[in-house]
Amino acid sequence: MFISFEGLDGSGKTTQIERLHARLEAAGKTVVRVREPGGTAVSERIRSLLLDPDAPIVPRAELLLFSAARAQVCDEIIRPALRSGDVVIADRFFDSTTAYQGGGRGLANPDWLGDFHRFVTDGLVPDLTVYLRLDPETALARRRARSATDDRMEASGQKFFDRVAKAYDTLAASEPERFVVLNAALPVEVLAEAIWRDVRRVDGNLGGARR
Ligand code: Z5A
Repeated sequence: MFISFEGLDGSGKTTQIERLHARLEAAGKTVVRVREPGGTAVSERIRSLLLDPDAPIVPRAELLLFSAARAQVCDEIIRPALRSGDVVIADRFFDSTTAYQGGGRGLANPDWLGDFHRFVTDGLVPDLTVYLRLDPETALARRRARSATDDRMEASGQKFFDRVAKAYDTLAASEPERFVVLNAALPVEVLAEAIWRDVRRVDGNLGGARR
Protein backbone atom coordinates (compact mmCIF):
# COMPACT_ATOMS: atom_id res chain seq x y z
CA MET A 1 0.00 0.00 0.00
CA PHE A 2 1.26 3.43 -0.98
CA ILE A 3 0.06 6.48 1.02
CA SER A 4 1.11 10.06 0.31
CA PHE A 5 0.62 13.15 2.47
CA GLU A 6 0.09 16.58 0.96
CA GLY A 7 -0.51 20.12 2.17
CA LEU A 8 1.19 23.44 2.79
CA ASP A 9 4.35 23.39 4.88
CA GLY A 10 3.28 23.52 8.48
CA SER A 11 0.03 21.67 7.79
CA GLY A 12 1.10 18.82 10.08
CA LYS A 13 2.23 16.12 7.63
CA THR A 14 5.24 15.01 9.67
CA THR A 15 3.18 14.95 12.88
CA GLN A 16 0.54 12.71 11.29
CA ILE A 17 3.00 10.49 9.43
CA GLU A 18 4.71 9.67 12.74
CA ARG A 19 1.39 8.64 14.28
CA LEU A 20 0.33 6.57 11.27
CA HIS A 21 3.74 4.90 11.13
CA ALA A 22 3.41 3.80 14.77
CA ARG A 23 -0.13 2.48 14.24
CA LEU A 24 0.81 0.51 11.13
CA GLU A 25 3.79 -1.06 12.89
CA ALA A 26 1.60 -1.98 15.85
CA ALA A 27 -0.69 -3.69 13.32
CA GLY A 28 2.27 -5.79 12.14
CA LYS A 29 3.16 -3.88 8.96
CA THR A 30 6.64 -3.00 7.77
CA VAL A 31 6.66 0.70 6.96
CA VAL A 32 9.02 2.57 4.66
CA ARG A 33 8.96 6.38 4.90
CA VAL A 34 10.23 8.80 2.31
CA ARG A 35 10.22 12.58 2.18
CA GLU A 36 10.22 14.61 -1.00
CA PRO A 37 12.43 15.95 -2.21
CA GLY A 38 14.89 13.49 -0.71
CA GLY A 39 15.16 9.90 0.43
CA THR A 40 18.12 8.74 -1.68
CA ALA A 41 21.68 10.06 -1.85
CA VAL A 42 21.01 11.77 -5.19
CA SER A 43 17.58 13.08 -4.14
CA GLU A 44 18.99 14.56 -0.92
CA ARG A 45 21.64 16.41 -2.95
CA ILE A 46 18.92 17.76 -5.23
CA ARG A 47 16.95 18.77 -2.09
CA SER A 48 19.88 20.83 -0.78
CA LEU A 49 20.05 22.67 -4.09
CA LEU A 50 16.29 23.26 -4.28
CA LEU A 51 16.01 24.67 -0.75
CA ASP A 52 19.21 26.74 -0.80
CA PRO A 53 18.15 30.42 -0.49
CA ASP A 54 21.30 31.41 -2.39
CA ALA A 55 20.61 29.22 -5.44
CA PRO A 56 18.62 31.14 -8.08
CA ILE A 57 16.60 28.48 -9.92
CA VAL A 58 14.22 29.32 -12.76
CA PRO A 59 10.72 27.75 -12.46
CA ARG A 60 11.20 25.23 -15.32
CA ALA A 61 14.44 23.99 -13.80
CA GLU A 62 12.71 23.83 -10.40
CA LEU A 63 9.97 21.58 -11.78
CA LEU A 64 12.53 19.30 -13.43
CA LEU A 65 14.72 19.09 -10.31
CA PHE A 66 11.81 18.12 -8.02
CA SER A 67 10.82 15.54 -10.62
CA ALA A 68 14.35 14.19 -11.01
CA ALA A 69 14.55 13.63 -7.25
CA ARG A 70 11.20 11.82 -7.46
CA ALA A 71 12.23 9.50 -10.33
CA GLN A 72 15.22 8.41 -8.27
CA VAL A 73 13.25 7.72 -5.08
CA CYS A 74 10.59 5.81 -7.04
CA ASP A 75 13.09 3.38 -8.56
CA GLU A 76 15.49 3.12 -5.63
CA ILE A 77 13.07 2.94 -2.71
CA ILE A 78 9.33 3.09 -3.31
CA ARG A 79 8.86 0.43 -5.99
CA PRO A 80 11.15 -2.16 -4.34
CA ALA A 81 9.40 -1.61 -0.98
CA LEU A 82 5.95 -2.06 -2.52
CA ARG A 83 7.16 -5.22 -4.29
CA SER A 84 8.24 -6.58 -0.87
CA GLY A 85 4.75 -5.95 0.49
CA ASP A 86 5.76 -3.02 2.73
CA VAL A 87 3.59 0.02 3.34
CA VAL A 88 5.18 3.16 1.88
CA ILE A 89 4.35 6.57 3.37
CA ALA A 90 5.53 9.53 1.32
CA ASP A 91 5.77 13.03 2.80
CA ARG A 92 4.78 14.66 -0.53
CA PHE A 93 4.64 13.11 -4.01
CA PHE A 94 3.74 14.35 -7.50
CA ASP A 95 0.72 16.34 -6.26
CA SER A 96 3.22 18.74 -4.63
CA THR A 97 4.65 19.50 -8.07
CA THR A 98 1.17 20.10 -9.48
CA ALA A 99 0.34 22.43 -6.58
CA TYR A 100 3.65 24.29 -6.13
CA GLN A 101 5.13 24.41 -9.63
CA GLY A 102 1.89 24.07 -11.61
CA GLY A 103 -0.32 26.28 -9.39
CA GLY A 104 2.21 28.33 -7.42
CA ARG A 105 4.63 29.11 -10.23
CA GLY A 106 1.88 28.96 -12.87
CA LEU A 107 3.92 26.64 -15.06
CA ALA A 108 1.56 24.18 -16.63
CA ASN A 109 -2.01 23.02 -16.64
CA PRO A 110 -2.77 19.76 -14.80
CA ASP A 111 -3.38 17.80 -18.05
CA TRP A 112 0.13 18.39 -19.26
CA LEU A 113 1.53 17.62 -15.83
CA GLY A 114 -0.47 14.40 -15.55
CA ASP A 115 1.39 12.84 -18.49
CA PHE A 116 4.67 14.21 -17.19
CA HIS A 117 4.13 12.69 -13.72
CA ARG A 118 3.37 9.31 -15.30
CA PHE A 119 6.70 9.50 -17.13
CA VAL A 120 8.62 10.57 -13.99
CA THR A 121 7.15 7.90 -11.70
CA ASP A 122 6.85 5.25 -14.41
CA GLY A 123 3.15 5.05 -13.59
CA LEU A 124 3.35 4.92 -9.78
CA VAL A 125 0.25 6.46 -8.16
CA PRO A 126 -0.57 6.49 -4.41
CA ASP A 127 -3.48 4.29 -3.27
CA LEU A 128 -4.46 7.05 -0.86
CA THR A 129 -3.48 10.71 -0.63
CA VAL A 130 -4.14 12.53 2.65
CA TYR A 131 -4.48 16.26 2.02
CA LEU A 132 -4.13 18.26 5.24
CA ARG A 133 -5.97 21.43 4.30
CA LEU A 134 -4.89 24.57 6.12
CA ASP A 135 -5.26 28.25 5.27
CA PRO A 136 -1.94 29.83 4.22
CA GLU A 137 -1.94 32.33 7.14
CA THR A 138 -2.15 29.59 9.80
CA ALA A 139 0.48 27.56 7.95
CA LEU A 140 2.78 30.59 7.97
CA ALA A 141 2.18 31.19 11.70
CA ARG A 142 3.10 27.57 12.46
CA ARG A 143 6.22 27.86 10.34
CA ARG A 144 7.22 31.12 12.03
CA ALA A 145 6.77 29.53 15.46
CA ARG A 146 9.31 26.92 14.43
CA SER A 147 11.87 29.00 12.54
CA ALA A 148 12.52 32.68 11.84
CA THR A 149 14.36 32.03 8.58
CA ASP A 150 12.97 30.83 5.25
CA ASP A 151 14.43 28.32 2.81
CA ARG A 152 14.27 29.12 -0.93
CA MET A 153 10.74 27.72 -1.37
CA GLU A 154 9.40 29.28 1.84
CA ALA A 155 10.65 32.67 0.68
CA SER A 156 8.25 32.62 -2.31
CA GLY A 157 5.74 35.03 -0.76
CA GLN A 158 2.20 34.76 0.56
CA LYS A 159 0.53 35.16 -2.88
CA PHE A 160 2.48 32.12 -4.06
CA PHE A 161 1.12 30.07 -1.14
CA ASP A 162 -2.42 31.30 -1.84
CA ARG A 163 -2.08 29.92 -5.39
CA VAL A 164 -0.63 26.65 -4.06
CA ALA A 165 -3.55 26.23 -1.64
CA LYS A 166 -6.05 26.87 -4.45
CA ALA A 167 -4.30 24.36 -6.70
CA TYR A 168 -4.44 21.71 -3.96
CA ASP A 169 -8.19 22.28 -3.55
CA THR A 170 -8.78 21.90 -7.31
CA LEU A 171 -6.62 18.80 -7.45
CA ALA A 172 -8.33 17.09 -4.50
CA ALA A 173 -11.78 17.83 -5.94
CA SER A 174 -10.76 16.34 -9.29
CA GLU A 175 -9.78 12.97 -7.77
CA PRO A 176 -12.14 12.31 -4.85
CA GLU A 177 -11.45 8.54 -4.95
CA ARG A 178 -7.75 8.95 -4.18
CA PHE A 179 -7.81 12.07 -1.99
CA VAL A 180 -9.07 12.38 1.54
CA VAL A 181 -9.31 16.04 2.55
CA LEU A 182 -9.00 16.84 6.26
CA ASN A 183 -9.19 20.13 8.15
CA ALA A 184 -5.62 20.44 9.41
CA ALA A 185 -6.71 22.90 12.13
CA LEU A 186 -8.39 20.06 14.04
CA PRO A 187 -6.57 18.62 17.07
CA VAL A 188 -3.70 16.25 16.27
CA GLU A 189 -5.37 13.16 17.78
CA VAL A 190 -8.68 13.77 15.99
CA LEU A 191 -6.82 13.93 12.68
CA ALA A 192 -4.81 10.81 13.51
CA GLU A 193 -8.05 8.88 14.16
CA ALA A 194 -9.60 10.06 10.88
CA ILE A 195 -6.49 9.11 8.91
CA TRP A 196 -6.38 5.68 10.52
CA ARG A 197 -10.02 5.10 9.56
CA ASP A 198 -9.25 5.99 5.95
CA VAL A 199 -6.17 3.82 5.78
CA ARG A 200 -8.16 0.86 7.13
CA ARG A 201 -10.89 1.53 4.58
CA VAL A 202 -8.36 1.31 1.75
CA ASP A 203 -6.45 -1.70 3.18
CA GLY A 204 -9.12 -4.22 4.12
CA ASN A 205 -6.44 -6.42 5.80
CA LEU A 206 -6.16 -3.85 8.60
CA GLY A 207 -9.68 -4.60 9.70
CA GLY A 208 -11.56 -1.67 8.14
CA ALA A 209 -14.57 -1.64 5.84
CA ARG A 210 -13.92 -1.03 2.14
CA ARG A 211 -16.02 1.56 0.36
N1 Z5A B 1 8.03 21.18 -2.97
C1 Z5A B 1 7.70 21.65 -4.22
O1 Z5A B 1 7.65 22.87 -4.43
N2 Z5A B 1 7.46 20.77 -5.21
C2 Z5A B 1 7.54 19.43 -5.05
O2 Z5A B 1 7.32 18.66 -5.99
C3 Z5A B 1 7.89 18.94 -3.73
C4 Z5A B 1 8.12 19.84 -2.73
C5 Z5A B 1 7.98 17.47 -3.48
C6 Z5A B 1 9.79 20.85 1.00
O3 Z5A B 1 9.82 21.28 2.28
C7 Z5A B 1 9.49 22.07 0.14
O4 Z5A B 1 9.52 21.72 -1.23
C8 Z5A B 1 8.09 22.59 0.41
C9 Z5A B 1 7.30 22.21 -0.82
C10 Z5A B 1 8.32 22.13 -1.87
N3 Z5A B 1 8.21 24.00 0.50
N4 Z5A B 1 7.57 24.95 0.66
N5 Z5A B 1 7.43 26.08 0.82
P1 Z5A B 1 10.13 20.40 3.56
O5 Z5A B 1 10.27 18.97 3.19
O6 Z5A B 1 11.26 21.05 4.27
O7 Z5A B 1 8.90 20.65 4.50
P2 Z5A B 1 7.36 20.51 4.25
O8 Z5A B 1 7.07 19.26 3.52
O9 Z5A B 1 6.94 21.75 3.58
O10 Z5A B 1 6.71 20.35 5.68
P3 Z5A B 1 7.13 20.83 7.10
O11 Z5A B 1 7.57 22.25 7.12
O12 Z5A B 1 8.07 19.81 7.65
O13 Z5A B 1 5.74 20.82 7.85
P4 Z5A B 1 4.72 19.61 8.11
O14 Z5A B 1 5.43 18.31 8.12
O15 Z5A B 1 3.57 19.71 7.17
O16 Z5A B 1 4.19 19.97 9.54
P5 Z5A B 1 4.68 19.46 11.00
O17 Z5A B 1 6.19 19.59 11.07
O18 Z5A B 1 4.09 18.18 11.34
O19 Z5A B 1 3.97 20.56 11.90
C11 Z5A B 1 4.32 21.92 11.81
C12 Z5A B 1 4.03 22.59 13.17
O20 Z5A B 1 2.63 22.59 13.42
C13 Z5A B 1 4.68 21.87 14.36
O21 Z5A B 1 5.06 22.80 15.31
C14 Z5A B 1 3.53 21.00 14.91
O22 Z5A B 1 3.66 20.74 16.29
C15 Z5A B 1 2.33 21.88 14.61
N6 Z5A B 1 1.10 21.10 14.38
C16 Z5A B 1 1.00 19.95 13.67
N7 Z5A B 1 -0.29 19.52 13.65
C17 Z5A B 1 -0.99 20.45 14.33
C18 Z5A B 1 -2.39 20.57 14.63
N8 Z5A B 1 -3.30 19.66 14.21
N9 Z5A B 1 -2.78 21.63 15.34
C19 Z5A B 1 -1.88 22.58 15.76
N10 Z5A B 1 -0.55 22.51 15.51
C20 Z5A B 1 -0.12 21.46 14.80
